[in-house]
Amino acid sequence: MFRDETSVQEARKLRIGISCYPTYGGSGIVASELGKELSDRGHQVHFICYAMPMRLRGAGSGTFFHQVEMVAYPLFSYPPYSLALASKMAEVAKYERLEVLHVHYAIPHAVSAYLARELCEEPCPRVVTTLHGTDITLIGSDSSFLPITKFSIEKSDGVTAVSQYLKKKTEETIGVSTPIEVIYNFINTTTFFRNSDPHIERPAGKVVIHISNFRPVKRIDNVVDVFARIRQELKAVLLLVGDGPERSKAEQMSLSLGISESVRFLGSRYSVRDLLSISDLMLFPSENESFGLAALEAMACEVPVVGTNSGGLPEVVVDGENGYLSDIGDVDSMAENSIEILKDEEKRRHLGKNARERVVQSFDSKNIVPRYEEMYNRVLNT
Ligand code: GMT
Repeated sequence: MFRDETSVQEARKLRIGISCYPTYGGSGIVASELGKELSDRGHQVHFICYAMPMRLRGAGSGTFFHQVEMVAYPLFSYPPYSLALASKMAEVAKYERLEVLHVHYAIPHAVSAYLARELCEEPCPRVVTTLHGTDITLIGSDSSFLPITKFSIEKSDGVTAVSQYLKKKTEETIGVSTPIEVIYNFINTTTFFRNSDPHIERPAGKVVIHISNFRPVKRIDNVVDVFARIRQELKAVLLLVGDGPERSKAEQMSLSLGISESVRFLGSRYSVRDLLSISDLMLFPSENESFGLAALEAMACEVPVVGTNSGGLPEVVVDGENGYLSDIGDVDSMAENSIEILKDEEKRRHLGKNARERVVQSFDSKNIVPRYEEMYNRVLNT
């Protein structure tokens, strides 16, 4: 009987609003992919952001985009984005009769959603907040933001975190009383796989890849250091995908270490699947990674990951099974593990196959997206 009830609930088609940062960051990618998956499952999905999220291209007809316009006024040295977003959320919620507002990243989206819900007349949309990482570990835990982060989480009707690590961290550092459900990042493994015909010329030698927003937390200097050690042992190329504040530091390091011929800066890319499909290894030495979506994408393309045993990464990469994890900053250990993998093609393939299998088993969108649907139905029924 319980099973029947669940399937009836799952069949209910909802009108959902989603707000996220529309750039290349992991939270925006998860939000966009979730929106596409939900619309493929028959829900109506309305994105409310300051720009069209990058990964929303190619979304189906059940996906809509509402741009948050900023009012230019000389008095505003800092335009009030949070208020503009709240107003837009309330407007879209009313017109489109949204049942759920699902916000990604607590600050400011959960605060704006709280305001929007207050502005709406009954029936107001329920607010679901997904915590992604730096909203808690960097911004939320800053003493000036902590009270409003706590408030926005506690006022949400449902809260999810992308790893057990992040759930625990939120409970400990923000001290929230609201139950937090862990819903991992996901990948549609039918469309995201190692492409045997990627239409990208594979450079000579082994291909090592790193994908991120080049912020200090990613420890790009460790990426370059590890690669320099790899380069001493074998012929290889490092593909650096993404852009951000640490890029010029990485350029400087590559020049001073004399490896710039082998280090290619590719900038931000709309699609990384084909680049991953020509790669042999991903380096992911983050200081604090709540989940590590880029590592999951690599694993889906049979690329083993060499990274750190920090944050939520050990919930994704299993040391010795589909990659290797070392202590933060231990470039010797990361280099040793990388060289071992790159020198042994059979081992590399074996780790890569295991990685793909783990993604299919534990992180496939067909298993994860229903968890969000269940959460929406739960908050609507309370
Ligand atoms: O990695 C980033 O700095 C971007 C950041 C974001 O908020 O967009 O990514 C966070 O969310 C992703 C999706 O849930 C996670 O996979 C990343 O691990 C997380 N980043 C950090 O915790 C540093």
